[in-house]
Amino acid sequence: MARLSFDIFCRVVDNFGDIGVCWRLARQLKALQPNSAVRLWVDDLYSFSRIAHEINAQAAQQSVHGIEIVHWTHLAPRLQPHSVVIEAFACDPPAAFIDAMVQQNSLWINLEYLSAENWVESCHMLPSAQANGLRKYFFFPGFTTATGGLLLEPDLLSRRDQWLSNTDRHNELLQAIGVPASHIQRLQQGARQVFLFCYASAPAQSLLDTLKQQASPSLLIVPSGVYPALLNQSDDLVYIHEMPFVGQDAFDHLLWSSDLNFVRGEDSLVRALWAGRPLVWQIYSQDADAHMIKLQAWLEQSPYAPGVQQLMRAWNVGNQAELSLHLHNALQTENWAAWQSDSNNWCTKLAENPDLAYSLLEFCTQQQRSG
Ligand code: TRH
Repeated sequence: MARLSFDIFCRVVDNFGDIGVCWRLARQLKALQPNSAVRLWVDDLYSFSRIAHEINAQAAQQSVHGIEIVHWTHLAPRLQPHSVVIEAFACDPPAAFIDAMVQQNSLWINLEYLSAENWVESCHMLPSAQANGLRKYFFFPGFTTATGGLLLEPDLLSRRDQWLSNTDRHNELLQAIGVPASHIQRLQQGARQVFLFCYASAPAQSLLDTLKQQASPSLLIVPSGVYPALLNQSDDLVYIHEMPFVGQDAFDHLLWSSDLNFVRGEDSLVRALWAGRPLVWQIYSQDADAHMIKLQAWLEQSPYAPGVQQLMRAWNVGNQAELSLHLHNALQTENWAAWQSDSNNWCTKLAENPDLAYSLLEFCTQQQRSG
């Protein structure tokens, strides 16, 4: 493929998903073309630094892993656009930058949010006519080959399996996030590791109560600030551990090594899918419950048993009783084994699709060739 250079614009609307996706995309584009420039413009370096500890939250410009990072403020320097400009989630690059893109004849990509809805396939790669003559296209991530796919490093699943084959690494990770040795030992004796990354509206109390009804004990790991109301409720059956935010790589390791992952938004969903283990997804809430349509579309593409699908709906609508019922059922031996194998199979199947960074690079290369 011809070498392309990239600008990625990221506005942190809320939480960590916007920068989480953009940072992974920047790193993957750089890995695909190590000798090409990748520049990431981001308006909130503090949020960025919480999920990538190597980021200096005070620096107007910095280079990390070979990627140039620019703090996107009104004081940002005027720089020449690269051959491809990706605006993440319709975040609107500055007008002066767009004028410079016209001079450079840059290709303009609007990278959209992830959705499993059918209409995505027909909108993926559609042009968006621009009065200034720039070539602009919509690019949709997705779960089928008719979309741009999901972000996946080519060697991720083999790195995952290698990491998991060494139990010392798992123990070191738990130590690093402050899990007491006695609880690490309980995991070695068969306790279940559950990771909880959710929004405040989730029926997490019901999750905890249900875990406490199970025969085997659990270690429930909750990132700092995510669900403070649970933290003082540890007992012999469930030990609740509040962990500090870790970098994205360690975040992946936590997902790989947990028996059950509760994830939210966009990026942690995709990363939990690559763990190939049971997950419960809380979708980012939208007006007029539009998110429930998206959740349903995703469930319909999934291989999950009806009980697991009911569990996910209950988690998303905040129904404590239904959540408890379906989670309890899903944790029983046969259902649990089916959920584990469905998760692993779906991971393998999704990994066969072209990944998002590669698809994007291929699409941009074709567009550049055709002028
Ligand atoms: O933080 P989120 O809720 O982000 C959301 C969603 O992306 C949503 O779709 C979007 O519309 C909204 O933002 C504006 O969830 P998400 O997408 O899972 O992003 C979390 C990121 O934080 C992900 O990249 C993983 C990372 N992370 C770490 O790297 N370390 C950590 O310790 C934690 C807790 C998260």
